[in-house]
Amino acid sequence: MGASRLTPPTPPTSPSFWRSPLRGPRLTALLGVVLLAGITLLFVTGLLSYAAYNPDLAGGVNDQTPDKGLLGFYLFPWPTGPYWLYRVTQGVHVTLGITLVPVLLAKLWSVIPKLFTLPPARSPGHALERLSLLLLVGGALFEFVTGILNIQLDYVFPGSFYRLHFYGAWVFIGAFVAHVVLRMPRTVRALRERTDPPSDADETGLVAPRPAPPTVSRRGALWLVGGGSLLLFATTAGQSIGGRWRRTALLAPHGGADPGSGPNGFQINKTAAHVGIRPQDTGDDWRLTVEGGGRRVRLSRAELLRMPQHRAALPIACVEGWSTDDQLWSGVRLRDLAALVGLGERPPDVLVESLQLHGAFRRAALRANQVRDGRALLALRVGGAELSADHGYPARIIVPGAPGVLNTKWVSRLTFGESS
Ligand SMILES: Nc1nc2c(c(=O)[nH]1)N[C@H]1C(S)=C(S)[C@@H](COP(=O)(O)O)O[C@H]1N2
Ligand SMILES: [Mo]
Repeated sequence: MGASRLTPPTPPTSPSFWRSPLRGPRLTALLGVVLLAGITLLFVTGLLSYAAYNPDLAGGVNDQTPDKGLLGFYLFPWPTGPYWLYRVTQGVHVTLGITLVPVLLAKLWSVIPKLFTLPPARSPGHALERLSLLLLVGGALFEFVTGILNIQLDYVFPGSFYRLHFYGAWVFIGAFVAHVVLRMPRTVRALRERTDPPSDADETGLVAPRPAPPTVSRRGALWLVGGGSLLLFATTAGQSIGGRWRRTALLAPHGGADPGSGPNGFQINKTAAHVGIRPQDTGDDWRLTVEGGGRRVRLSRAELLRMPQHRAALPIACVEGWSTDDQLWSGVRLRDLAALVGLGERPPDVLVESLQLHGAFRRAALRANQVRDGRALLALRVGGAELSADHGYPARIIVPGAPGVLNTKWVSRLTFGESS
């Protein structure tokens, strides 16, 4: 009592404020190596997801990120096979991102004394380094928070989620690469040595000079972080793995929910009512307009059903990480529809428009390679039954290997050769 009144409280800017005996270069290095591997995979699968959305089609139909310029250097025509391609790449992206949350938090905790180091900058070089760390930590938090918000709440963003998450990723990865290069020697050294150095010989400044007695061993702390990650993994992965694992996806907003029974009993993203599709819009008066090559054809649903019907077993795989199991779709091939307007030889890409009046997903552009794939359908039926209103009646797009966002529902118009 008496002593504590005499000594002023230690501020967090003083190294002796931080007393956990767990902190030290070894813990930070271990967590860092896990993040290095994990974030690299997140970045790659994220870039793939962006390419899968085909943002390079002119007119900014699929994605309107302005002036991607150089950052779009790697974009390529997303293939249509294997047909479960996007289900895997995006399942990995979302599941891994969620699984890494405890590791990221532990890593930040392990270096938190550095946030308070005084003076803020000892030299211009030191100032630059701290600025890059601000981008690193801020960028990591931004990417994880925007990603998780998009999965959990969808569409809470000003403008486009894609834009924020895409630019954020590039800012973050710049700081990340610099950080990895600068810290690699220190990390390797810390992992080679069996124990942390004493605090006065510790160049990292992470070892507590006045450590408190341990309440948990370092191994125990790592088990805690790993256990947290495992728990998140186990309650998330089922939403992309599907089958009977789907029921384990307790954390996934769309995973546990019962999508209903019957032949159309699979995940619904947005219902017809939610986007303002009225029953009278999809009744007998509905017509599909097919345009291209200077021609225009209008077709009723009955006329579409009289065309050759093709079948394809394909999943819907959403950018949010969930996917359905393979559903048996049937309908008219997109390339057969292109042939109706005289573009059957080498079908070009197509702009797909929905009856839906508002919202970014009311239209989407598909590339020629997608149109040409025999499994790319204007689907009229699924699972042996009519499409339900919520799954896109009277007609919707289904394309192998592609993100769900390209599977436009309640289609009203196809314009071939307009979007590139
Ligand atoms: N017209 C329209 N089509 C749409 C959407 C939409 O909002 N409007 N959402 C897309 C997205 S993001 C996905 S994942 C799938 C979901 O299809 P489902 O609801 O049949 O599962 O539909 C796609 N087609
Ligand atoms: Mo989606």
